[in-house]
Amino acid sequence: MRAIDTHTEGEPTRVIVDGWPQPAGATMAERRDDLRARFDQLRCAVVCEPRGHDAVVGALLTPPVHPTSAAGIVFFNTGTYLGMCGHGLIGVVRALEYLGRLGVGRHRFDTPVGTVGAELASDGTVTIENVPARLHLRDVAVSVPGYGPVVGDVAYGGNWFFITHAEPAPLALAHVRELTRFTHAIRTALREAGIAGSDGTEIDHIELSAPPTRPDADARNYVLCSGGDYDRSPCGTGTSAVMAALHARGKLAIGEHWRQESITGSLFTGWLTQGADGSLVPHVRGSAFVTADTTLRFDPRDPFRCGFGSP
Ligand code: PYC
Repeated sequence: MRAIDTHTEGEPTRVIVDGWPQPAGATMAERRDDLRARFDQLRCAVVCEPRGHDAVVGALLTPPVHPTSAAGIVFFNTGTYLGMCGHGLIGVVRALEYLGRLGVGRHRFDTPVGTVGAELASDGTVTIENVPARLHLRDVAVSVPGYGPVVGDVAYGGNWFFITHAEPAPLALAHVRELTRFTHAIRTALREAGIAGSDGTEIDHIELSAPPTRPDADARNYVLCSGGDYDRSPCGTGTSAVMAALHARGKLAIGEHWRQESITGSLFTGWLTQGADGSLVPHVRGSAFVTADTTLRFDPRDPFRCGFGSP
């Protein structure tokens, strides 16, 4: 398989551009389901150890569903498939630019949760236009064994998030193990309490929010992703969910900039616009860089060719 590796504000994306059998389906959701049913071993082979690790997000490119889109994308990680991925989309745009398949300007991409936009600027930054975001539940309390009650919002930004200001340790890389333990415990507690997204979907991303350390940021975050590791970037879908929650609380106006710092110190700048139907459309800007143009090789004699924990 040919893979273009990128990182977006520190978070890796592995874009598969050739060699993966195309999934069947008329919609991207059907294609994702077909990947899950028939090619899940390939997901694990591409992003699980020993080729990948829990922070890697894979992106399989497909032909577009809509004639005006540049491509379809299914994002996945070591645990599952993602509805959307903000840092991943920025990485895909830069990978396609590197391949000479798109240039500066606006482009559309089909994902399992809807068609999204991405604008590549001449300075290499990419601004994504995400699917609509919304606050679903406000100030939900969940009892987390070992930590006590934790209060937060449930919001959607292309994936489902629980967003809390609880901070068992400072949001710093030095405390990442403890933050990871805490957020895993919150995720389990939410599942056991039956607290889910509006469609009953599991809340698989947990976002801790704290004051920023950068003078040019509004907040700093730690985000536990569905792959089980934390986002090195400020998380595009997480930033979208946070902006929707802030807007619902009257703390972020339409068009106002929200500068989201990550636990690694990188930054996304986001803002909301209003769709014709009143929906909140998040825009998130960041930078990505190509780190490798590589061939993934699968030796039939390699017992780990499909990764650890492969189905
Ligand atoms: O940027 O949306 C994002 C994201 C989701 C999981 C990892 N990154």
